[in-house]
This record gives sequence, C-alpha cells and structure tokens, in this order.
Amino acid sequence: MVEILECRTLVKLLVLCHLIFSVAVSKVEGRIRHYRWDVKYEYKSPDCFKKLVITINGGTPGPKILAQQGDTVVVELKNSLLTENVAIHWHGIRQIGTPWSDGTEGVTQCPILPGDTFIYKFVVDRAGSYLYHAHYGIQREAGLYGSIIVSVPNGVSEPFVYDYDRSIILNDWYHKSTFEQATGLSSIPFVWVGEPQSLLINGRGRFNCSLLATPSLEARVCNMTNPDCSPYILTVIPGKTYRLRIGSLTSLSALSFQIEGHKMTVVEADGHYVEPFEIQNLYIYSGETYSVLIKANQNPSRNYWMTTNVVSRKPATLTGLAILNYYPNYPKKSPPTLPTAGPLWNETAQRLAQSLSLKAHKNFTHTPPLTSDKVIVLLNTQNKIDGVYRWSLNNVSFSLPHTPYLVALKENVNLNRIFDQNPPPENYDFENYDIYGVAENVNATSSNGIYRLRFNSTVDVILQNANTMTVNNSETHPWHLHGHDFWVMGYGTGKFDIKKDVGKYNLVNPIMKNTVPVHPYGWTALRFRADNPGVWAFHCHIESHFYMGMGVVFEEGVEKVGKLPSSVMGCGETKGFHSP
Ligand SMILES: *[C@@H]1O[C@H](CO)[C@@H](O)[C@H](O)[C@H]1NC(C)=O
Ligand SMILES: *[C@@H]1O[C@H](CO)[C@@H](O)[C@H](O)[C@H]1NC(C)=O
Ligand SMILES: *[C@@H]1O[C@H](CO)[C@@H](O)[C@H](O)[C@H]1NC(C)=O
Ligand SMILES: *[C@@H]1O[C@H](CO)[C@@H](O)[C@H](O)[C@H]1NC(C)=O
Ligand SMILES: *[C@@H]1O[C@H](CO)[C@@H](O)[C@H](O)[C@H]1NC(C)=O
Ligand SMILES: *[C@@H]1O[C@H](CO)[C@@H](O)[C@H](O)[C@H]1NC(C)=O
Ligand SMILES: *[C@@H]1O[C@H](CO)[C@@H](O)[C@H](O)[C@H]1NC(C)=O
Ligand SMILES: *[C@@H]1O[C@H](CO)[C@@H](O)[C@H](O)[C@H]1NC(C)=O
Ligand SMILES: [Cu+2]
Repeated sequence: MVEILECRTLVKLLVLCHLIFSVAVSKVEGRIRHYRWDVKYEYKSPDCFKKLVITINGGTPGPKILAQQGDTVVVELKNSLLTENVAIHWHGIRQIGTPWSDGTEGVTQCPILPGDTFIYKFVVDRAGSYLYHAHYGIQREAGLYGSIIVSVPNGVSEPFVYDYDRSIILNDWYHKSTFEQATGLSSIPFVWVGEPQSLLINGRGRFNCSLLATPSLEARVCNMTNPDCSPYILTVIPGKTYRLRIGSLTSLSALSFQIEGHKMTVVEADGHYVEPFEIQNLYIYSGETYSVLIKANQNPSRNYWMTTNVVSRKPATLTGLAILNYYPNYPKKSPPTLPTAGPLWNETAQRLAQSLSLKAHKNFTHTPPLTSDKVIVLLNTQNKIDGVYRWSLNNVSFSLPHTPYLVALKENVNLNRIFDQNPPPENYDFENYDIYGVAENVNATSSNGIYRLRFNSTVDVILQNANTMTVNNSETHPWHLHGHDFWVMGYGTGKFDIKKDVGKYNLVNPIMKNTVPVHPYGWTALRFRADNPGVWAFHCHIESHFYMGMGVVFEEGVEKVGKLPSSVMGCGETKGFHSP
C-alpha cells in the first residue's frame, strides 16, 4: 500500500499521488481526506473585541472536516505558534487501532513543538457529528476548535429525513488570554476570570463595547461594526426540513439553545440515533453534540432569533444571538421581536428531565452488558492542595506526567520515574461523605496514578456530585471519555445508593454517548467495555476544571497497541526515542 508519508516527499506530485492513492484504496477502506493546517496566532474580533486568537488556516472555528464513514482522515498540522506547543484531540472519534492519534498531550503524545509538523491519521468508523479541539493546557479557549461531520455510507439511510444539513458550534468567550487565566487558576490567592464576556454561535458573538471602562479610547479594540462579529445567519427555504448539528465547546458554561417560533426534534446525540423527541430548548454541555430537525414552516416574511444562554451558573453573560432568515427575504434584518429569554438558569429539574429523555432509537439500540466486572465511584469535589484551588476525584487531584502514559507504558521505560504506580483509590468511602456541605478539611492530595483495566472487562463509573467549597453550591460537570462510547445507565439526585440504584439502570435502550453531565448534587452512572487498546483520558470538559485536576486515566490492553510512531515521542523520558 502507498504510504501517505512517501506521497508527502514528492511535493510536486502531491496532488497526483494523493489522487492515485485515494482511487487505489477507495473500494476497500474508504477515501483519504487530507487536510493541511497551519496553526497560528492572529488578531480577531469574534465578539467585536480584538484579541489574539489561535486560528487554523486563518479561521476560528477552524475548517470543518467532512468525511464518510470508513474514510481515513489525515491532518498535517503545522505549529506556527512560534512560542507555544500544541496538540489536537478528535472528540468522539474512538481511534480504534490508532490510540497515538488521540491528540491528548501528556496521555497519548508529546506536545507538537513550534515549527514542527505533526501528522494525525485515523479512521472515522461511525457516521455522526463530532468535534475537534486543542488538548494542551487550556489552549482550547484561545479559539482552536471545529467540527467533524461523518456521513453514512452510500446506500445506507438514517432513521429520519431532511433536506439540508447545517452545523452550529456554540462557545463561550473570554477577553483575557489563556496564559493569564491559567496563571490565575494556580495562583495564591486564587484569581478567577469570572463569567465569559460573550457567547459565540459559529464563532460570532456580540460584546457591548460601551461596557468597557473607556469605550471611546478603546474604539479601535472594540468596534461593534466590525464584520468579524456580525451575527451568524442561517437562511432557510420555506417548507424545507433542516438538520442542525449542534455542538458545544464552551470552556465553562452549560448552555440552552433555542429558535424563536420553531420546535426542534432531537434525532442524534454524540454520533448515536435518538428515539426522537420534541423540545423548545436544547440543553447542551461542553463536549456534547446533537442533531435536531427543524421545519421552516413559519411566516417567511420576517426573521427569527436563534439564541443561546448560560444555565447552571448564575449568568453574567449576554444571550448569544444568531438569525434565522427565510429565503429570499431580508437576510440581515434583525427580527422584529426582542430575543427570546431562555429557561431560568437554575431549573435543574428541567435539565435532569431532558437528560432522562435521551434514549437510543428503537432501530439502533446497542444492548449493554447486563452486569459489570468493576464499579468505580468518583466523588467530584473542589479542594485545595498547598493552598492552591483544585478539583478532585475521591480526594485525589489529577496531574499529568511529563512523559505521556502511552509512550511510557508501550516503550517499557522505567515507569516509576514517570508516574505514580499506585492506582487511584478504588474503594473510597463516598457513602460517609456529606455531599451537601463544605468539607471541614478541604485539603486533598495530588497524583498521576492511573486505573489499569482488565482488557475487555465491563466497567461501571458512577459520577457522584457534591458541594463545592462555596456554601450551597454544586456545579454541573460534563464528563468526556476518550476512546469509547459508554452507555448512560442512569441519573439520580442525591447520594448514589449502590444497593438500590443499580437495580434501576436502563438495560433496555440506554443512549450511548461520549460526554455526559453530572447534575448538581446528583449522580450519573455509565457503563463501557474496556476493549480499545490504549490509554484514555476521562475528564470534566470544563477547561479550567481538567486543568485543576478533574480527570482520571484508564489503561487497557496497552500490550496490544501497535508500533508507536516516533512523532508522538521526544519529551520527558522519551527524548532519546525521537528518531526521524
Ligand atoms: C424501524 O425498523 C422497522 C422494521 O425494520 C421499519 O419498518 C421502520 O421504518 C424503521 N423506522 C425508522 C424510523 O427507520
Ligand atoms: C450597552 O451598554 C450600555 C451601558 O450600560 C447600555 O446603555 C446599552 O443599552 C447597551 N447596549 C446594548 C445593545 O445592550
Ligand atoms: C469600526 O469598523 C468599521 C467597519 O470595519 C470601520 O469602518 C471603522 O473605521 C471602525 N472604527 C474604528 C474606530 O476603528
Ligand atoms: C432561581 O434564581 C432566581 C434568581 O436568579 C431566584 O429568584 C429563584 O428563586 C431561583 N429558583 C430556584 C428554584 O432556586
Ligand atoms: C491544609 O493544608 C494547609 C497547607 O497547605 C495547612 O496549613 C492546613 O493546616 C491544612 N488543613 C488541615 C485541616 O489539615
Ligand atoms: C483528603 O486528603 C487530605 C490529605 O491527605 C486529608 O487531610 C483529608 O482528610 C482527606 N479528606 C477526605 C474527605 O477524605
Ligand atoms: C470481549 O467480550 C465479549 C463479551 O464477553 C466477547 O464476545 C468478545 O469476544 C471479547 N473480545 C475479545 C477481543 O476478547
Ligand atoms: C443553605 O441552604 C440551607 C438549606 O436550604 C439553608 O438553610 C441555608 O440558609 C443556606 N445557607 C446559605 C448561606 O445560603
Ligand atoms: Cu467540571
């Protein structure tokens, strides 16, 4: 088989070579989707306020990856950030057989150095709506993200029909740099950046420049007529049905999304078909994707607001706005109404109800194993270590090693020098922990130990929420598992009861997902099969929370992993392994 790397050396023949390669393999294993990305800092004004953002080929969000099930995606990524490392995670792609392409710095690869070009190569093995984003420090917040759309194979139909397909990425946006924010998170005293300045819909938002201390002096920095921040406009043809693929990559916020005057029917979640249900507002957590169908069946002579607003935290951010426009009428005109107010931020019961409504489509149900081999309860708490604010699981706050686990474990280097060989606590006494109060002693410990799972065993993870270090406060955490989809076995409020709650699991039609929220003072139960050889992060998708230790790492079947490309090595204890 022709190797893509060989193609690369024939610079002049690249296109031809690529074509031959694509044709040669198209029958057997899908096409190659080749992308060349240049990642760099540029001045942009996504919400009218000019700041340094990370772009891919000049844009944020970056280019949309379009592929068909079975295709191989090749992304040749050049790090042109000059003074900053980078790594990109392909969120929702399981990386079966290519765990080194997961893009998780410290877990599956060394960071990509400034000036270096790194090649990600992986198969998109299941149709659906996915995302990609930076996975190094809190770099995602600088604007390094985009979407991946995988279509069904030719001749295969989906359990719903639509005329057009559009994608919408939601994000929250800060004016402070990632460096300033990260430094604040690890400072004594703790420096918190606060609520985001704006919400972005497809990379566009609107910050009210009059809110700056000296608006007239800052007019060149914050300019509300800058075309960068004109709202996203979705133009629809009257009578047609649209599939909106909606993803969220917020750094902090849980969101609600709604379209004035239009109901939405949920049909897909994280690449799995959903038993359809109709909603007025979609609750969406960072790292999740949904497809909803909307019918363009309203009065076409006016425009409608599409809005997104913060839920779960007391909002201090203006509603994000976009416009739904009926062809061929006034595309740029603001709707005649005031933007629809979303649901109240503290309607936790409604959000739990929507989580519970998500069931696998009856024709696409994957029955979960009826029992599990291992149960891991993870108590989610906010803590301090040596006076620094942290998040912990079972009183242990996660820290990344300097040498990626995958490389360390696969190359049999001296593991003791790389990470703590004790696994995280397996039988932590969460039952006697008061989840409603602030702990008397908020100190926790730190570790980079990992869970080593028996290959192909069935693992249950129960996420148990609790109070933070603030009285009467519990936050929503969206948990994301790399390398797998899991079955969502159940949600509950209060303390998980191992005796009673296991009996209430949905064994009939649980949805499979890769990201799921644990609601305030509640629990969420997941089940997955440890059948993907590799080392996989499982973490809260709030950028600052993972940075502050809210994650764990699972290893399974690492001995079955194929030969690692040397491009993932070169840092820490693997310096010597970096050979061309
Ligand atoms: C589900 O499967 C049944 C039986 O094969 C079929 O009749 C029905 O049309 C399918 N429903 C959808 C929505 O695909
Ligand atoms: C922007 O803020 C100013 C000052 O608070 C306020 O008077 C104005 O109405 C705001 N404009 C918008 C569009 O929200
Ligand atoms: C604001 O942006 C508009 C449109 O790009 C431009 O014409 C105007 O000069 C800008 N104002 C300032 C103060 O830079
Ligand atoms: C929700 O928050 C509002 C203030 O933002 C408050 O008035 C209301 O009582 C709260 N509702 C619940 C159910 O806590
Ligand atoms: C928590 O840790 C700090 C130092 O980081 C220490 O001063 C304090 O005594 C500890 N608290 C308890 C209750 O152990
Ligand atoms: C967490 O660990 C710290 C440090 O070892 C200890 O002082 C504290 O009591 C532990 N807290 C809980 C709730 O287990
Ligand atoms: C994994 O376990 C399942 C169910 O027990 C079994 O059907 C399958 O063959 C196993 N796969 C491997 C690779 O061991
Ligand atoms: C916390 O909640 C409890 C129970 O609802 C209430 O009695 C108490 O006053 C609240 N405390 C604060 C500081 O809000
Ligand atoms: Cu979190």
